[in-house]
Amino acid sequence: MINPFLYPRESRTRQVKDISGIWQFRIDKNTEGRRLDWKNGLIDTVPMAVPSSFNDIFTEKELRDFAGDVWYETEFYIPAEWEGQNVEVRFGSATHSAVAWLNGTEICSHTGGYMPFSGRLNEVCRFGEKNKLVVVVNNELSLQTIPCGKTEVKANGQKLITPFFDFFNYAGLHRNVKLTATPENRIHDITIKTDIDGSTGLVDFEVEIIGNQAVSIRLIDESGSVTASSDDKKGTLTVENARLWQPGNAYLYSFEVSITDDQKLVDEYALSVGIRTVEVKGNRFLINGEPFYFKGFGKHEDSEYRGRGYDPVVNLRDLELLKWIGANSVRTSHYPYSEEFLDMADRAGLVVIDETPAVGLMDMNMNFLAGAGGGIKVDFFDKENVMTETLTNHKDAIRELFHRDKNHACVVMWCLANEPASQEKSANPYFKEIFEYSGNLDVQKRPLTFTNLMLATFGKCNAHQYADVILLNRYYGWYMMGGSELPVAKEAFKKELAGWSTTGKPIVMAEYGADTMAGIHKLPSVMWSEEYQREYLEAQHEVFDSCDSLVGEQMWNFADFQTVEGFFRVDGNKKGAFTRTRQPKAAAFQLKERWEGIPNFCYKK
Ligand code: BDP
Repeated sequence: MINPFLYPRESRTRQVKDISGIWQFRIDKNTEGRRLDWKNGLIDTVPMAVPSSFNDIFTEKELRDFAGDVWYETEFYIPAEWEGQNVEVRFGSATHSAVAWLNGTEICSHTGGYMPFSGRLNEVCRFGEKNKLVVVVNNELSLQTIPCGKTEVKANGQKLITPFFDFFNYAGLHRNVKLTATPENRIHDITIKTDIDGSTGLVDFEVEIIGNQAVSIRLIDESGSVTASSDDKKGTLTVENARLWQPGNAYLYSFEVSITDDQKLVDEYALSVGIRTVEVKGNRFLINGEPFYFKGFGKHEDSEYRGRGYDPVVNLRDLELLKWIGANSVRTSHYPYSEEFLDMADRAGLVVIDETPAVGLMDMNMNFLAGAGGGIKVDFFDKENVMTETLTNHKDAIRELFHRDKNHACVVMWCLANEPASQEKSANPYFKEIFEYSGNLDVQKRPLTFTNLMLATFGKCNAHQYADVILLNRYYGWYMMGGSELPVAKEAFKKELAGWSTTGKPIVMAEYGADTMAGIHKLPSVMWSEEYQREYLEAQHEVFDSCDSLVGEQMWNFADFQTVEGFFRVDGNKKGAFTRTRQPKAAAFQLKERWEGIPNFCYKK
């Protein structure tokens, strides 16, 4: 029994060896690798960085845009001392599906590009010797994959992927790959739920163990003192005068579990725990009982050369910029981010709306950009296999995300999909099932939501009734009524918001933005200039401030990011407050001024 979701951490009983670095790589142009048993070893390879997206490493266009199987290989030693323990290889993610073999034998496979998975090696590995790991990763999209898109072979034989979403379909081994050695009898999983009673913090816990050992749990505060303890696998720890996990002011306890046999330590694991509550009450979003106001961005895991590959340098720089600009929150648009990012957010007190990779749930006959120009043909939710296969894959993605991220204090809400075609009638039964399913998965019962798209304006949406919070993606003044029509856009936006307010639910502006080429200045402004981005934002903010039910604003996007090429985009989406290399546009200073003036709590009484 293996659990890829308990993050690999070292302890006195656990070892972790990172095998990321330069691996061997081969594109499977003729789709022959699986048939010709490349699993046993690759020839004619080129070097490839792990983690990274393979796409932006090459200089050839057909390699950047390659659709199909790509193969990775690496070799490593497994320490002889690891014999007798449970040895696994763990991939942080492989986008979008993968199969792995060790010394020619399959050890694991996974579908879904943003979740960890692992395989047990004991039965196939050579201890104290060299071992060969081969992985095939496939990047193809269809109406049934999460995210959605399509893969087509053109008349000239070229296979091409059309994502139904506005970000580059980066692929490969995007996160670290680790070897782990854990005891055969071990801590298998931990589930935490916290509550507050006056000045007392309550930590409900459940620990799953493989074996029959005695359990001991200690909750350690930041000064190293034991604040509570238990000898049960399940129960509640009481923390007097608890220090709360607060937005912008995080406090983390260490939840330390050890299991013993006759007083002999068998396994130990430490998990960071923040004591906080989250709740929706009327049209307010409460954190620790107080009305919270989201200030921040929808982001992307995206940077030069790395594509979507994990990079701690980029993550830290982003965190610094978020602090600088006065943001308190982000949405992990449009897929789950790395676990390391969430650890960082826990530590920094950065509030996270955690999103599944369910994006592109709308039918298009061309790519996202062309689709946005009117390419929508057939109701998505009425298409063959959407109510069956897509729904099942969507549920799998939700279940895995909830499992992986359940214990993160920073995660305050789950976003189950981005911009599904909720104007369609059949979105109703689809989302009824999605929300019912999700509601039973999280012991913390965090609010559930999805982002509503412009085609499903107030009165036209068939899924918002299931959401606890209304998340709106709106581009009044950009995709519609842009430029000189901005004053008209403002009025139309106000009117729509007034409609949503009648639902009595809190509203978060999950996307609003205007493409802006850094360095273009115009007086008077025109669309795409830095001046227009500022005017656009000012107009949006004025509308936000007039709506009592609005409990947050997350501007689209934190930084410029790569998309498919097309006549809508100039080397990517340029709605960033920062450029792709993380330098501020004029709007960043405007956002800083605004957000530094809005407290985290009680903005609107
Ligand atoms: C929304 C999408 C987002 C896009 C954005 C845009 O949710 O992924 O990047 O619009 O057009 O439709 O900039």
